[in-house]
Amino acid sequence: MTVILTLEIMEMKTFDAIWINATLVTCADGYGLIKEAAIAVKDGRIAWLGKMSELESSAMQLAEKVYDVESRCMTPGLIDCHTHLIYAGNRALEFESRLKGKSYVEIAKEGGGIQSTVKATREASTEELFLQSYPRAKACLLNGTTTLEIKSGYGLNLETEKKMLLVAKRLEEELPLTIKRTFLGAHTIPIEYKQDKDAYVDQVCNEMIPEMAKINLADAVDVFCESIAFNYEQTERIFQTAKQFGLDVKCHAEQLSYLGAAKLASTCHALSVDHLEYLSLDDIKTLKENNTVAVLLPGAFYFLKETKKPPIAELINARVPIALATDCNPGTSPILSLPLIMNMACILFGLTAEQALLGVTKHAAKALGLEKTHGTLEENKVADFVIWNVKHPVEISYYMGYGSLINGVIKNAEVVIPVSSRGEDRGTQ
Ligand code: DI6
Ligand code: FE
Repeated sequence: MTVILTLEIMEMKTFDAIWINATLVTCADGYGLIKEAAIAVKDGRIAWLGKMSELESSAMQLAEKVYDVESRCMTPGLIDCHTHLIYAGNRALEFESRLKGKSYVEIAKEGGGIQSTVKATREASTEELFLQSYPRAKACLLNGTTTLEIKSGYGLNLETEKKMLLVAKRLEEELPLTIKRTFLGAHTIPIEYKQDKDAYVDQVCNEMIPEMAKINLADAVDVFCESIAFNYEQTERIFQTAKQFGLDVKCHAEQLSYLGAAKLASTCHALSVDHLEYLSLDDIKTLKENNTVAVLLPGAFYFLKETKKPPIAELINARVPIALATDCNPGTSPILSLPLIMNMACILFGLTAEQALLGVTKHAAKALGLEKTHGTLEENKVADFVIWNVKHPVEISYYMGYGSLINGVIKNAEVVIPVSSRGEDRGTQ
């Protein structure tokens, strides 16, 4: 992307900036390709887009800044709708144990797995947690993500759950990212409640959710409904409490076994149901009826060497919107790149490259309740977009390990990559 003009003329221009000679991939209806196109922004929003030939006068007359995209593809900013990006430490040694034959569930039952990340996260100060999480959030941005969801869930007590979501808030203040915060106090049972799981659910419902709602720290509540975590009844109770406090719900459902969680969550009007490897075909109807987004997480499927795939063809046939996300977490998906996840979704789950792109744009926006403002290139939407060093959008899913395919990232109408001069760089661990 080259800036070809910055005029300092006193008269008011129609647009703040315009990108010309673009191949727009609007994602509004399929790829929604518009070739030889331009896109213009005003006050942080998309003010106009269309064929260059339809511009009323020259780009230079219309906008303060003109960028020549030189036929590259421009997509909406990518949206990662399911991450556990804030945590302390890592689980590389657990990865080695798994390579030597131990299963994820065995490790969890022995008190490793999530519990070891809980211990490290409780012990970390807010500053340490921020400094460890910042490079991950920045890596998301460098991979084209402009909006992401971050869950708590490695605290499992009020103090640490709050600490995690406060770090999420600070990441949003310090990086050009929109961040949705999800309270996942029901990620697993903390060891101090092992003998009385319902007492922990009482804690989640009577203290944690009310506090999160009161201080406005969470947008939604998530539950890991699974044999190693929370059962159906506990999940239902947590969802009802979340609703009472005006919070959206979402669910880790049918990841390792079938418990009926997706149907339950969908009936509670969840924004999304996530994972779904063991989803029952009978429950797909409910997702469709309630307009629930199915979020697939091929990174966790790959990393756990899972063999049971979600019922993708059936979800597509039923026209359930499918989103994709990294599930970035230290145990089952140490992944930050949505383009890599798109490739995995194509190869492992049989999505087309077009379905994969919609999964990280239009449908991911819906999974976060942001479909009115984000996820497609349309007039009045927030001006978040990515300029790719590719001529056709299929290339975003096609290449692996070519280095970044990104030429530029625009967040709220500002060019944030390439970065001109941003002062202090906290990008190393
Ligand atoms: N499902 C997952 O894949 C992650 N959480 C969840 O509920 C794993 C979290 C971890 O192992 O740390
Ligand atoms: Fe997850």
